[in-house]
Amino acid sequence: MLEPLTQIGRDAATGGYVRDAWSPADMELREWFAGEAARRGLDLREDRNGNLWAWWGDPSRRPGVVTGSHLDSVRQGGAYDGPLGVVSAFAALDLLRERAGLRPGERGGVPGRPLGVVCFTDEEGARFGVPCMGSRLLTGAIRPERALALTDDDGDTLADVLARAGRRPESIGRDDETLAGVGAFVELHVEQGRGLADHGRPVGVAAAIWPHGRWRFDFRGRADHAGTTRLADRDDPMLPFARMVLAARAAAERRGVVATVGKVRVSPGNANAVPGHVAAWLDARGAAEDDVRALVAELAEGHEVSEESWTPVVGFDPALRDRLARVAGGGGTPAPVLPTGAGHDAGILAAAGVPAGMLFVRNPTGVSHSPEEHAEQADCEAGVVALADVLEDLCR
Ligand code: HGY
Ligand code: MN
Ligand code: MN
Repeated sequence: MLEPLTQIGRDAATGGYVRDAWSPADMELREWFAGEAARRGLDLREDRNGNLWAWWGDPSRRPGVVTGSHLDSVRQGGAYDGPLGVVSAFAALDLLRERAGLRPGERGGVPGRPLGVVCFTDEEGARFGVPCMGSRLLTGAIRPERALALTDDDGDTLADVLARAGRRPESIGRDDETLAGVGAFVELHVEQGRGLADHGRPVGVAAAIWPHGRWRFDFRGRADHAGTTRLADRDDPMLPFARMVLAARAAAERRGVVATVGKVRVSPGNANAVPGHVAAWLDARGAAEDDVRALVAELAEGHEVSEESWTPVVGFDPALRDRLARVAGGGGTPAPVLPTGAGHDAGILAAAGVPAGMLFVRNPTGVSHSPEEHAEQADCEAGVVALADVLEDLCR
């Protein structure tokens, strides 16, 4: 089932995926989702924030149990981060229907509670800078006016982009009606670390998501000629930028957190000119919020800094987490419970009070947000079985 997706948004030169929200690749992925829903006779709807929902079962028995993930990608990302959760959601639904004795595509045999497959919009924030935009808007974790004013690298606002995609920018924002339909949410995801590989287990359960955020630094100087300007006369913003990158690494080591500068924009960008402006983005995360905050405060000292997003620590509901671990363990030893430094829509829903949890599928190398991200077919299949078991349990 992942196969038809492998050519969408793929950069042939690198093998990486570029699937920005609302880009042609994203629109194609959304079409694929609609096709999978239609093939199964599911009731498809797009909410006011662009999230896609495909429902099976009797809507009068709301709230339902929902599973799914996202289809957008970081730039030059892998094939599994997001799509594995969506594909596994459809596959788990197929398995549940098979267990109920239904032929593929056949209706009926509805579960005790409606079962939904969701595709959240713009989970990575690759285009507008704020991750989990679809679930943040849904739950009211971001103000619509702030979201609409965010710009992409071309200077287009989210409002422009939504309008061009035929959506209604004025209607985005907290959606209690949609949220009320979600009694529980389980997101399956490729693991973005080596926890399961170390445990020798194919499937695990999320314990908590580290607090994390993104900050924009603006270093301003004066553009000038690279050959004729004496060193003493320069106001070169590249120097404080470089110092910040090195300081971030040192402070992260000292404080036991992680800090990354993965995006930088140098203007005007001439090899033969001192730059006039450097914009750089810091991503910082750690087990303890105070340590992350202290790192950012230390680096921000004396600089122009704005916080683009902040996600507080998420501890998944312990009762649901233990239930998932027991069921995903398939009657044997419960599945391992692991913390993660990666953000997810399940975390945003959990923070909004929705009972939410996550299943992780083993990643042999732990590499993610890279074309090298991988999961073995057998482990993906074990993930689908665990997800189906968990959904069956929650739908009772
Ligand atoms: O950046 C993250 O942790 C996530 O994958 N959006
Ligand atoms: Mn990701
Ligand atoms: Mn993801």
